[in-house]
Amino acid sequence: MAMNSSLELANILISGLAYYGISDVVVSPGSRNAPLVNALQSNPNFNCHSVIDERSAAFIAMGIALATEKPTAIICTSGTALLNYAPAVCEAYYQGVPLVVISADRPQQWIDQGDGQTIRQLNALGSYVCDSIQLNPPKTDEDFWLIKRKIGEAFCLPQFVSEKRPIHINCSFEEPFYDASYKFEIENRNFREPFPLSSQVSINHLQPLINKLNEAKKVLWVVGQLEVSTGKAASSLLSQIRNLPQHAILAETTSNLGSECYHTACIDRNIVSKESDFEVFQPDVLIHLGGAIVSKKIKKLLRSNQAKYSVRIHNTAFNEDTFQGLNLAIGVEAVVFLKEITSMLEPNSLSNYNELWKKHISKIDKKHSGFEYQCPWSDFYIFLCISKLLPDFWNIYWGNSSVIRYAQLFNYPQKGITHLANRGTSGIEGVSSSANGYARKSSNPTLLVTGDISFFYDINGLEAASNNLKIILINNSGGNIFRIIDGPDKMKNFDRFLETTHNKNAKHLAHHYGFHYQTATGQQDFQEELKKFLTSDKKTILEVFTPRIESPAILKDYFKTLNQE
Ligand SMILES: Cc1ncc(C[n+]2csc(CCOP(=O)(O)OP(=O)(O)O)c2C)c(N)n1
Repeated sequence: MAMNSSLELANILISGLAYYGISDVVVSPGSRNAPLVNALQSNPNFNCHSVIDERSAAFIAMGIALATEKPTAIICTSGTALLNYAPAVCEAYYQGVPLVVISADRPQQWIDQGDGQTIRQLNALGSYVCDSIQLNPPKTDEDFWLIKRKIGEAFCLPQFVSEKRPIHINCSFEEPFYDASYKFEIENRNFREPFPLSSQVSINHLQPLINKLNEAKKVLWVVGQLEVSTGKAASSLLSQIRNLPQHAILAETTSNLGSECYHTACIDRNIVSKESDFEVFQPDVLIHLGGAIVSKKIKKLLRSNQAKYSVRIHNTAFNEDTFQGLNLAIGVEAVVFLKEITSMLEPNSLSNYNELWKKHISKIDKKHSGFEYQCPWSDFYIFLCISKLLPDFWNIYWGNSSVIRYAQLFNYPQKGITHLANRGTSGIEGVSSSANGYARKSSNPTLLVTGDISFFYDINGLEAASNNLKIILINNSGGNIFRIIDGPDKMKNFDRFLETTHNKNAKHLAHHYGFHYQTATGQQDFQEELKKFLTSDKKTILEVFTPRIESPAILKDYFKTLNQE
């Protein structure tokens, strides 16, 4: 029988996935991708997840990749299916999560000829993938070499290996796809080995920076989003730096650093409201370590009160100038950088910068505790209880909008808490799906804390969730962020077009997706329901109804309290 070259192509590509260590693959249904799905199933080492909605599938894959810290593949059929991957691919691009996007396609000669599910797929994800490669069914030995070579080139791209950006592989398949006599053999075909570009940084190049850090009186570290394992590994190194008199370390909640290694992980509550008061804190050297910064306050303050020398350390060749004044960008893993410099840093005994921050933070901590004590029923109260009652070793997937901002106002002193959030692009459309993916691969419970608009946007993300996914849905009847930030409430019909108020609840959806459902409408029942929720072994949604007008006012009061002398 003649060789079926489409099945051969599927066989080589799936062999490539196995070779490059991909074990989780999220598959969405279709016919054109059947050769790939058949090839996958011939090897029991793959964990295949079946998810209908491609937008959700890609976010689930992102959650899986974050939990496993390994590349995760997504496979879809031809046509618009691929375009539905775009939001998650974009988030993964900016957050640095290695998704391997595989789209099945029609033979190239049929593109733009009016056939169904036939669109221009190559490069369809634009600049949000580090490369988009085309594979065609092999007819000759050279075609086999080309396919293997292209797969190798894609998986060895430094942007994929070191920066962890998504790649796209578009595979054209010709019919027939279903040939029971074809035997897939997923085998090692000697693909080329990846080599991370930025695994080393030369101490000679770092020496001038080290000298600056040793001479400076005020070195401020701002640590952004980090992968969980990176955050853990960076902690012990930063804890040594934290004791040096000229250094102060402010960490984002999403940095995943351990609590002994920073001055505060509640940046927003420690930013002084009067800019003139910041003068004493204005750094000589600013080091931005890691990824995205949530705190708008620190960004605003450091942009208008720039450090004399500003450095960014991140595992990417393209380092953003977050604080507008970047002098030096070092494209290297945070931990590699810290390992190189920590032992070379010396105390500057002329500096009291470290002490200055400590005193300021301890003053704010007291005011914060005072407010906690008398906090009424509100969104703030929900976060307060979560921060106090969360058990050790839970994962928290924070929603965007006001959720992540409230989250940043609290400490999580429990052991082994991991913090996740879609802060690559801060979209609200895939947070439930991402948490669903994360929960699938974690042996610990994963708590999703989400606003109602984000929740109702991504209901397909509730599909086939595992029992360790717990959701606290803060239903404040709309996008409450638009009542918190300055400006929107001055707009005509802002409740209709921005806040998008509603009277929905999640009761029926919860049952539809097999979740246990609880509600709370006040302090006492929330405390009781939360305790049950945290000890339940079922996947559960706890929907809390909070006041949409009072909550923002209470948050305003909180900041007023912090700023009172
Ligand atoms: C895909 C996408 N569309 C729109 C937005 C703009 N946006 C930011 S926050 C928000 C409202 C979110 O409301 P909700 O999830 O209820 O959270 P809350 O504001 O109450 O904290 C919207 C629409 C976005 N971030 N992402």
